[in-house]
Amino acid sequence: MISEIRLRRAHIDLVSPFRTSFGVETARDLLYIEVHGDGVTGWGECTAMSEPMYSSEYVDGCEAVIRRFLLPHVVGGTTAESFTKSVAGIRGHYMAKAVVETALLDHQLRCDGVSFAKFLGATQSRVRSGVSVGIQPSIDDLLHVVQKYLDDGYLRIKLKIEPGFDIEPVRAVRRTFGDALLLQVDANSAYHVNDAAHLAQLDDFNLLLIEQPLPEEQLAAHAELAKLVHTPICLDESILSVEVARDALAIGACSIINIKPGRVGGYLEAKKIHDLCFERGVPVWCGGMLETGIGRAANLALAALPGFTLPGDTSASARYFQRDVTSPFVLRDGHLDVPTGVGIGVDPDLNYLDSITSRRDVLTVAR
Ligand code: SMG
Ligand code: MG
Repeated sequence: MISEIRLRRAHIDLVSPFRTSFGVETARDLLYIEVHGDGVTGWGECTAMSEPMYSSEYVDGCEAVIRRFLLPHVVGGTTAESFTKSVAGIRGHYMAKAVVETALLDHQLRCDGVSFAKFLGATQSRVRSGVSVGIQPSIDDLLHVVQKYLDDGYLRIKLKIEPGFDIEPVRAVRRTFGDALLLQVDANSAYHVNDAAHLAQLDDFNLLLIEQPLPEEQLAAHAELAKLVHTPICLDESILSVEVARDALAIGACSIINIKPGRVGGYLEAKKIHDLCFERGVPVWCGGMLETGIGRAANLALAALPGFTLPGDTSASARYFQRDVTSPFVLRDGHLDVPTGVGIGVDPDLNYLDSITSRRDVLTVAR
């Protein structure tokens, strides 16, 4: 039984600034939910950034929604499944729902002695690791950063692009590191469908995919773009549910999907999207939101499902943080191990976590 929910806010610096087409992240403004009961703690990490630039959600907004609208749905006997059904009438707020659902799921799986990997249906014990490379001040800087990640052993490189930093950086990376490099790009909605001819220049570089070239709402424009560009279109921000995934595939808006549990309301919905895509032979891969070890552990379990045929943005702890809040995830042979312990399979270092915590509130749960 659940007896208490705790909400924790914390701050952790990134090892280097991460620049995308919408802004620069230098730290993670963190929100964790802890579900306590029967001597067991379940953990969830919110994937929202501090500002609503990646999507409409942001971490203070998530906290407000969780407090006012989501936690009233949690009582002693609530499960992840019953919570998700119970909050279905609340529109949007996927990242807010996801962190609560994940903490509930972690709590119940720990109580039942089951790992996330087993619960979700993972078929691999380790997953191939890619890395997302931010926009750099110059192409030279970019080549150095990519070289360093390749030296670390990353098996796939994703370059963040934006108008003015796209064709030439990609050309330089392809020329420098060769045709065998698994390479893809992510625009975070920075283009317009009228840029189709410009984006089609990327077809020369044998990319795995172009991720989210156009704004989130523009499924039909993505379908149009997909006819004008040969490189596969992958959607990230647009895919908010299994229904949107089905529609996007039906109209040809994408042929690959980036699955992020936070973006779709949690792991239960993420699994549904995986299952839909697996059934249809549509490749999926696991995205990232600069998670600490708590969020990363659960993502690795998801990334171990059979439909995750492309390397994800699930990188090692050292790519993000000087010190992670759990024991670090370490790259071995370009892979990360899928946790096998109960629940998410990792525990935060509470002394360290407390040292980066700015606020912790106990929220009551109705009986
Ligand atoms: O976790 O390694 C990571 C970040 C991967 O590029 C990444 N995420 O659009 O896919 C994406 C971005 C969203 C977060 S940018 C702050
Ligand atoms: Mg993306």
